[in-house]
Amino acid sequence: MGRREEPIRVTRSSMPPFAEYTKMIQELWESHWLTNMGDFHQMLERELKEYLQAENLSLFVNGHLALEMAIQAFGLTGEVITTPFTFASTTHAIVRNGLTPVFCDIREDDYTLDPEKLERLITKQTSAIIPVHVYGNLCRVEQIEAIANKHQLKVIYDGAHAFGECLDQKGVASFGDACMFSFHATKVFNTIEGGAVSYQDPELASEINGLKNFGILDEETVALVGGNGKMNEFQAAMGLCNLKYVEQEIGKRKHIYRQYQNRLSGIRGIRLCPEDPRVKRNYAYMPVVFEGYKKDRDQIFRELEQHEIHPRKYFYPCVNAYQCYKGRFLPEDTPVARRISQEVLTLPMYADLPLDVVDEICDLILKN
Ligand code: T4K
Repeated sequence: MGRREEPIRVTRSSMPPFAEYTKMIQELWESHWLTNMGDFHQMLERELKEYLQAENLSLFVNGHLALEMAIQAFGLTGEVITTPFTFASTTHAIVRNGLTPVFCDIREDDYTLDPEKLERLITKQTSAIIPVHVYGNLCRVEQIEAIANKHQLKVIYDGAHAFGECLDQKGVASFGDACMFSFHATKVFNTIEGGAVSYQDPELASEINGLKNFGILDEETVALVGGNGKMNEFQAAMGLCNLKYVEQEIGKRKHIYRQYQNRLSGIRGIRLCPEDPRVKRNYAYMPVVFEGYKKDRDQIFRELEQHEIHPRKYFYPCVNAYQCYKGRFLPEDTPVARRISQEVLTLPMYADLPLDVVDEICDLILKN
């Protein structure tokens, strides 16, 4: 096989038409207003609040700081129950707030936090649950929230992968006390780097908006020990441009997902995520689990790499096996998460991924 011009990576940022972005940048040149909640920031906040069906929404410079500052705004204490099957950010945001993460195992089918295993982890110290809509698979929100209400715990979703998704036509922002979104370059919707937190209680607005701007309330009042989490105008402009095309992009992703599904579903040892008819999906990732397949995950990973195709082992290792948490947690305590992390591969997925490349990837996976 001849060498391809560009390697195929796990994803590729969606770009708006160049002229549409530069037109907005021209305005920034003329206004000299580059950051600190400028016009584009305000416009994007309004548009996203509507698109995500959020009661309240605050933009951030990235998803991680949105989560870290949302946790701070809720004034959580003690222990927070979360999933080890996620990106580093989720747990780090808990630990960097001086809280103790307690890991709950995940469900076998969609890899989200398993509500059946949740209640036994609740102690007097527990103040919140931070589940993750991993790969855009929505958590069992009803079950999680029933348990949270019973024990008076806050629920903050890590919705980094769940942009634009709905359950029974209700936007993901409607669930729990708050939800974080990531608008990183690798996401379905990007603002280059960026993120947001949506939240139900309007009283939290001054806390959340204050924390992202050093706790400054007005020119003479600094009311909180905040940090700097502000999204700048170049990011907001990118978001305004990309938002116009996001439905189109999701439509293209769906097409690619279907092609993978046609080729890989029903094959012994290959498992795709189940589809929930109640969910409007965004097709953010293409996770495939190889369990008892004729080739193991790492062999498939190597074979694809030899053809300059670069899937990723999202999310291996599990967070409770990270070097930085050595000695603090036991990965054996979450056996499903540990096993899935060893068997999963996220295949390339982005709107402009050619269908013949999808076929090539599937051919390589299926060949002996
Ligand atoms: N919670 C969860 C569950 C998350 O998954 C994430 C982020 C967060 C919280 C935190 O949100 P942010 O603070 O990031 O907003 C990537 C992303 O950097 C990260 O946002 C994402 N999750 C994570 C799952 O993936 P890496 O280290 O794997 O990215 P990298 O640089 O290897 O890029 C992956 C591929 O994406 C590249 O091979 C090509 C493509 N790419 C990458 C960049 C940077 C582009 O096409 N354009 C680009 O600009 O973490």
